[in-house]
Amino acid sequence: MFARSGVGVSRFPICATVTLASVALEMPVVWSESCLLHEPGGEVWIGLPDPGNEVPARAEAIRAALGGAGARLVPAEPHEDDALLAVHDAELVDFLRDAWQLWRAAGYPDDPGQPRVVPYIFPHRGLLAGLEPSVPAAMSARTGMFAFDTMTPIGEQTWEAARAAVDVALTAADLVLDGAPAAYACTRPPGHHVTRSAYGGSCYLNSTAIAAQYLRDRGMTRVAIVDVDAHQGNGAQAIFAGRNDVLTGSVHVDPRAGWFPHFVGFEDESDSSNRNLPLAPGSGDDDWLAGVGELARWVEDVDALVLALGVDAAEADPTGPLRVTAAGFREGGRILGALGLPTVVVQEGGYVLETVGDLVLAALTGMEEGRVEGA
Ligand code: SP5
Ligand code: ZN
Repeated sequence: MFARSGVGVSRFPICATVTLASVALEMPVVWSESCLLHEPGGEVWIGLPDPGNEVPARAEAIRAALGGAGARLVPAEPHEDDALLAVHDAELVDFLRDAWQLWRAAGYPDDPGQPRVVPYIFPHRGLLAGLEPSVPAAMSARTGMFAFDTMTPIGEQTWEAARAAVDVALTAADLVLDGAPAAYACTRPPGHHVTRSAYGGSCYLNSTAIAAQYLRDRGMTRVAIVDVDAHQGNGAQAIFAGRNDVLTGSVHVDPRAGWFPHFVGFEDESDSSNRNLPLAPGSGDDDWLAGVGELARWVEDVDALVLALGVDAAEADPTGPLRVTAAGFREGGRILGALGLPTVVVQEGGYVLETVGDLVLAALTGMEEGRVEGA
């Protein structure tokens, strides 16, 4: 079912060796229209409205590029909430599900005229000074119990989109559990910054972490998450901390140089279940690929891989200062594909609408090349 039909068949023996890039992408691409429903409507950065760049057109651009490469689109199947609750606190899940209705019921869309759920006060350690915070009566304050930034607004259909992204990731995991060598989840909004109890960084539910735990619960004994998004995968690091059945590795721009997630993501957090490989701003293909290679060697013995595929390490991306090229993403894909592990690829960041689809295609094409070469 997942064979690359026609390639290597004796009728056209020469075509098979000419170029893999001209061959249809083999891995299924899981898709849900509902992922388009989340409209952040901009974000709040240092108190100012910012247009933001985590927009629905990202997913459409990726779908167009992969469809143009002949990929097979698979609609997402609904999955039970158990999978979310294996990774996130019920309080966070309940909050995200109900937040917009509660916000509307509190009247904020009319007075003062804010149609999206945005926090303004946070239960900071220093504010509490050792006291247990009580649950605030005001919804705008309660939001600060769950959101760790002001850049991740919740609109009317945010929950539906974030929940659909989980279904996309879990459908891709099902395909891999059923024997596909790899499957790509075209998720949006992204998820890799979400911890057990808090959301932020344009992320609401951690689809990547949920997929990894789902693979564990269905017989994969050891799973690794390799996160190549430009920003550190703090969510999975926190969720799976101290667990040697789910390794978490991330190569990303050094938070110490002033980049999100700022407070975490440093090399010295590495231990037997986590590896952080921060890169200096301006790092390009060579440094980034060295990091990808190091993570690949670290995880080579696991039973399955979840690749958190952000392509915002690209040179032109406005959200980070790394300078990875399309050829770099393709080579990174090759390195990871050569591991020959059952692999669920989950989309994270990547914000240049003109190139995001081609960068994802480059990474996935590289994975298929690497799998063939590594076999
Ligand atoms: C999933 C993902 O890639 N999340 C990235 C979150 C990083 N967002 C940081 C935004 C920093 C503020 N942007 C300033 C815009 C100035 N116009
Ligand atoms: Zn990112």
